Amino acid sequence: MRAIISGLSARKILDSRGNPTIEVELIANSKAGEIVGHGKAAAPSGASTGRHEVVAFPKGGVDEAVKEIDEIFAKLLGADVSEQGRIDALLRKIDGTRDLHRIGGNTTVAISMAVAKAAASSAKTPLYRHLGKDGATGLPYPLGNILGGGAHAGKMAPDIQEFLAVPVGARRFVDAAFANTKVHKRVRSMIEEKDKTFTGGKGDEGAWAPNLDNLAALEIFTQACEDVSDELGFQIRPGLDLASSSMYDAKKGKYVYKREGKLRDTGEQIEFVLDAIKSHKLFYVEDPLREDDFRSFAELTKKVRNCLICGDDLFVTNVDRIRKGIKLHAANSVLIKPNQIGTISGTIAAVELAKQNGYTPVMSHRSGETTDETIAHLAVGLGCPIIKTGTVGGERIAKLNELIRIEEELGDRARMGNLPFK
Ligand code: 2PG
Ligand code: MG
Repeated sequence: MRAIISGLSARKILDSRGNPTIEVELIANSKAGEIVGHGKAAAPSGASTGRHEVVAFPKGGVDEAVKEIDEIFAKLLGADVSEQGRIDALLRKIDGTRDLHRIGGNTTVAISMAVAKAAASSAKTPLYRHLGKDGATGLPYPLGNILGGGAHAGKMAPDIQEFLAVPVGARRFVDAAFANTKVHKRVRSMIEEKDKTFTGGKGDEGAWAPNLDNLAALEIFTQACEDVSDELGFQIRPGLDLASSSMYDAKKGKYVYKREGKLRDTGEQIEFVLDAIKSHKLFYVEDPLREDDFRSFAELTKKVRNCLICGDDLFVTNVDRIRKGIKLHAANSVLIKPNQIGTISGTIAAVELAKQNGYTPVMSHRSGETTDETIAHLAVGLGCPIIKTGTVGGERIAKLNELIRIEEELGDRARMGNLPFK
């Protein structure tokens, strides 16, 4: 049955930081004029954005994006929502720029996600199944942000942006999600033991933001992962997102660890990360180096075994950059953020390219989020074995709880995603 775009509207809504973002609603009609599909989607936004991401909003911000929706609608009117690729190409054409700065990558990604949701609803199937068909049965391991600092918290918090727990031993998604919340609680009490003045402060993603340096935070965090692993009887491994581009000072040619009062050149940065991987058996390290340093990424990746080296700002969900990384052996994992590239088709292409080359795709939220749950479906539908979407907080649990529902709906067919190692 055909489902034709017959309505598109946009509004300004709040994100989790209280900043404005865009939400769109799309309606699809049958040929006879009956409503057969509906999709609503909102775009997130980053604080530690990569330099090579698409531009989120046009010059006038969200208000301008909302104003432009009628012009966009006029050009999409009559398109069939099942033709995701064609509609995404049309969105790019309407914008007309490479980095989508005219109408904004957040505008295009919200529309693109709403199109996918309307297509799923018109086919009377959940989005994950619409995308991945009957093969979409793998639940992602949740990468839970437990403790952090950097661009997501105040200045006395650690320089490292995210300390991330990965419950690799969990048999079910629901157990994995609750394991992360246990680590989160445990870390709070460990911080309180160490710092009697801790007020319970959190960063943008609900991770604790204590007055601790990197190594003290790493000690507490990895100990908490071990304690909760013992308690639950399955393994929870530690990971980090260094978000190194936020730390890099191009003039000095060094990584600036403000909280620690240390500067590290590239060689020292690689040593620092290698040491952390070895001494704490890290399972996952994201953006250990700045966003354009493919070669140093490769140097680090060559030296590690059984640790995912994931590129976020390095790849920005962009197939050209991922291809370059693959050629140079820069990493072994790709962070996937739909709004870095602006469309569902661009997101699918990035996941496929990663998978074809043995790079583990990690679906991801942004630090500024809404309660939109689309990425939960994308993770299952596109077969990403890991999702980074926080641990607590309404905008984070929106995705986690959706995955719990998906796991329940899949019943006997549900399984955990395929990790390259554990
Ligand atoms: C990251 C993200 C999400 P931001 O660096 O991976 O955790 O942060 O959305 O601020 O880029
Ligand atoms: Mg990151």
